[in-house]
Amino acid sequence: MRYNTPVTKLIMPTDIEKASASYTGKDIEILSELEGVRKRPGVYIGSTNTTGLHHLVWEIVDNGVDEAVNGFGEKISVTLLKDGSVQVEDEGRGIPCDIQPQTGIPAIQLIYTTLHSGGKFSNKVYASSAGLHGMGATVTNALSEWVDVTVYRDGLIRHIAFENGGKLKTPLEVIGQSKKHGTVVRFKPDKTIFQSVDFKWETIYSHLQEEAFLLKKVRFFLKDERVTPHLSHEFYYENGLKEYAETLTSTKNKIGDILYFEGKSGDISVELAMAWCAGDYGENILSYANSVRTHDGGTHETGFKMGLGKAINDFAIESQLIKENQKIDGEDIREGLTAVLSVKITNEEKLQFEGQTKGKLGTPEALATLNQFVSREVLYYLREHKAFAVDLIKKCQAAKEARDAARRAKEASRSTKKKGPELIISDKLAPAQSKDYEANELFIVEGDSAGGSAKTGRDRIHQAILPLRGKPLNTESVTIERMKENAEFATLIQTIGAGFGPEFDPNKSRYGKIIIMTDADTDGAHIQTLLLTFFYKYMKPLITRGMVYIAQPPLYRVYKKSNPSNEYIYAWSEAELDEARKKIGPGYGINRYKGLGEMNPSQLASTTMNKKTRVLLQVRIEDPLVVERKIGILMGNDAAPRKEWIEENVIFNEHDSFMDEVDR
Ligand code: 28G
Repeated sequence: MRYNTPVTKLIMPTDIEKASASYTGKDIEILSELEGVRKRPGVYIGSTNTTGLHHLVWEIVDNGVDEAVNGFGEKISVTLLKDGSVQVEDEGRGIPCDIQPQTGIPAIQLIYTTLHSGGKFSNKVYASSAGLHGMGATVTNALSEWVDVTVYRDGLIRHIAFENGGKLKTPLEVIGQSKKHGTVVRFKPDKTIFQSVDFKWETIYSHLQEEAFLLKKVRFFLKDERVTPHLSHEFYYENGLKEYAETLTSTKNKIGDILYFEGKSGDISVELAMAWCAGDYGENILSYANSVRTHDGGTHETGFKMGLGKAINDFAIESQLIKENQKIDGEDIREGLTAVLSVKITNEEKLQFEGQTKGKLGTPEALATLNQFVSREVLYYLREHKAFAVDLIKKCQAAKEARDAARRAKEASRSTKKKGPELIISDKLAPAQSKDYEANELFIVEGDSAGGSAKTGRDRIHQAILPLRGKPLNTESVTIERMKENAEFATLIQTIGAGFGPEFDPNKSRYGKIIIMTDADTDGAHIQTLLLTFFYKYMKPLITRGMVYIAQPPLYRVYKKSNPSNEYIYAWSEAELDEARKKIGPGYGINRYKGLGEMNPSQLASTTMNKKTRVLLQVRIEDPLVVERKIGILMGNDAAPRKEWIEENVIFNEHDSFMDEVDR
């Protein structure tokens, strides 16, 4: 189970007593464990939204991946079926089916119904929550309508089935003979648990692609049989992280080639791929420990940064490009760097995750190991690629000069005390009255007419409106100078008041929430993406801190024909529309909103802007692969796939993988 469950939840000190309990005792215990998962799904899968739903798939896929990591099976397939179920197949040894003497229950049944059938008496559970076997399958089972498992092992085919949150439906039985080996699991998520049971091609695609990058030479298949014609995709990366870094930088202007290093020291194996891109700001480091993404870095990332700094400075000094006392800062070295770092720690006792969300590697050894490994490998690389090395060092020095110049300019402007920033803010902005920046909200609104309605309908104390005319500039493919000359973005930067690029400071933002409000059509989607591209490139912390939102205007208004202005319900989806029709009863009418402009100020305010009644999507960047693919397709020069992609994937009022989590 790779989901970082709080460690305390995994500690079950009474296990030893329970293991010797009677058979019926065991039955009761199993039921209560499955019930525990159903009662508090969030503890095990984080949430019951789309993200949580997909965790059910990851849990099962991870079990197959663990078999492949151990050297059993080179292929894992995931199929989305028409009935809403998912099938996962591996070519490993097959889940053990032997009967456990203590309980009289087959191992496979325990694996699917107990939370600790893996290393039951080992201290593994205390070490970390990652890489534990046996828990994920139970979580998926507990949260499913039904689960079917078929095992190919010992020349036999065996089958076991569960229903209604993990209750045994068909006991383990031999159903045939076969020379194959492996496991096939099919399950259907429980619609009474999840807000939506609609699996997303895009989400599973990115996850399998990420797994394939991290586990080179293992094949992953994805097939969607819900659509005609069926969709399918194979992921296979001979060179792992090297191809990961290539994919992440495919739309960018790389300086030199991808640097790729691999090695092992003691318990820790390291894989690293990186490249610098011209025109990119800041650093973009993705790190993993035992295939778990470490969002908050940790010792491996720190060691990597130290090693990289040492290698570049050592090379610059030995080549007489700089003097001993002119060392380049880490920040300047990592300007425009994209890096993917994966460490695997075989000794599970040494694998420690820290922090609130367990997104930080704590293993002390990883720091020294990475520092040594990276400084040595990168130094050798630079010596062997002198032309590249010289270009790179020039780039670092340019970054340093730009930073120094920006600092000087700032100090100068501070000393020539301005009259206050309010004066230079665009007259297009309808500002908020409050000075409580945290509570203030900036609405960026598509079109002057909707902008006008929003100005009239807003909460003047805390809500500011900035109307946008037409499509914003595509900042992905222009220089920072062009961006600054663009009136729309210049206004936006002034309005937010926290700088941009490397100088951007989210603490200075005059708004706690930045809300993009567009029509629910393809143009609106394009505007959202162009704005998000700008924020991602020049104000990334706004996005990583979850300060950027997409407003969700309703799609329908259902009203009573006999009393249309007093009896009505807004609907944001087909399902809500159905419900509203029922509630209003006979004699209903439906307004379908195509744009913000079709609502009057008070309707716009109550449906889309009012804190108590609106629906907002928080923009989150959890998956850099999705971001890169979207930006690549939306921003690329090739118009055909772009149009196709928007039509297929930009579905409004659905959580899309760029956005998540409803906040009312
Ligand atoms: C198709 C989708 C999901 C799996 C296996 C294979 C073994 C296994 C799974 O063992 C119990 C606990 C720790 C060893 C292990 C088979 C050893 C020998 C396995 C899957 C026993 C679990 N033979 N394949 N679990 N372990 N595939 N695919 O779930 O000590 S789960």
